Amino acid sequence: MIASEFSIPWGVAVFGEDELLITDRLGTLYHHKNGTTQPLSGTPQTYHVEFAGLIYGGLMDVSLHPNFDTNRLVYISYVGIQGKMLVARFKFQDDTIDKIEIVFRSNSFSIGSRIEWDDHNHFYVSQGLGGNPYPEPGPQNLGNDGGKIHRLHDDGQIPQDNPIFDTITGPTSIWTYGHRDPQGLFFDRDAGVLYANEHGPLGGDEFNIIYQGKNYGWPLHSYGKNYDNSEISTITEEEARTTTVLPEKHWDKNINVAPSSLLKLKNSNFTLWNGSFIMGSLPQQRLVTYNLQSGKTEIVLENIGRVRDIAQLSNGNLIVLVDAGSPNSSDRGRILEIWPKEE
Ligand SMILES: [Ca+2]
Repeated sequence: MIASEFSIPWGVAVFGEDELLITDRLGTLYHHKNGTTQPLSGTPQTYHVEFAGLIYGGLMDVSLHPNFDTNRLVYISYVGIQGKMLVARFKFQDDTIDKIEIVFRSNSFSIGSRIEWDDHNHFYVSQGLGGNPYPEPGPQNLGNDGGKIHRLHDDGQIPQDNPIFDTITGPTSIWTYGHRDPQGLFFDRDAGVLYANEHGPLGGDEFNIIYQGKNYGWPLHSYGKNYDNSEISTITEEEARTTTVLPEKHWDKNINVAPSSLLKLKNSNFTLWNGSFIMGSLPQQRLVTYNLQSGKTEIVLENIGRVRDIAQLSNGNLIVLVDAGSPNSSDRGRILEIWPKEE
């Protein structure tokens, strides 16, 4: 264990030898360096709601600009005091936050979010809208920023080559729509492909390849069911195949992943996992790998806790963020470093 002063650690960014920036959903950004963890002051105020003992909204992801080493720019996604999701960036130097700018203003709340970068200094940000107890149509509504993956220039401008949808006159921030709650985004620089996973309701967790401008189906079609066991889909799989993008892989109730975070391992110390995607699983408290070539899903570590985010350190070990479930829990959220067993 590296640190345990958290409630719901949500996102982690790694830089240098072993420095970390860690978000806690309740609104604090931490800097971990040389074995100590300090809260940073000057971050924007956040807003969260509590429902059935769990927290939604608040401070979510943290991500470094691809040129962070020279420009020191850090990006965070969060729900602001107006109750809507924002992405802010700031300069981070000598434990000080400076020049905060809002680079994305969404028009709705978010229950989960990740930030990821392509190789042209665009960032993607996902915004989850969920749907409980019944699907809500927001993800299909291009006027609602929730249930979408957005794509923006690093300064927040909308790229001119973003999709232009029928109902909208010019390019918007929306890259793809029809998502439920995408909490893992990974851009594979070798392949130039963006991947995302998302939470289904009861079953129906998905792994998707993200294609510009496409509809990912929620809540028109899902392999999962509503929490009261009623059907979600109003269309058949064959109909969904012609009008939406079906997931590359979906998991049913037998291996409910409830995925948070997504990372494709390369040159990690876990040689058997390299080339596979690794994900955390929330209620099942596992680490799960998925190999796109073989199609195989494997539970590689059990009983680790409610995994929120995973990152790779420069030494090849992995960092795993584990949350305490509820802020009222006597447990603490923790950061773990894991490495392979000696053979
Ligand atoms: Ca889908």
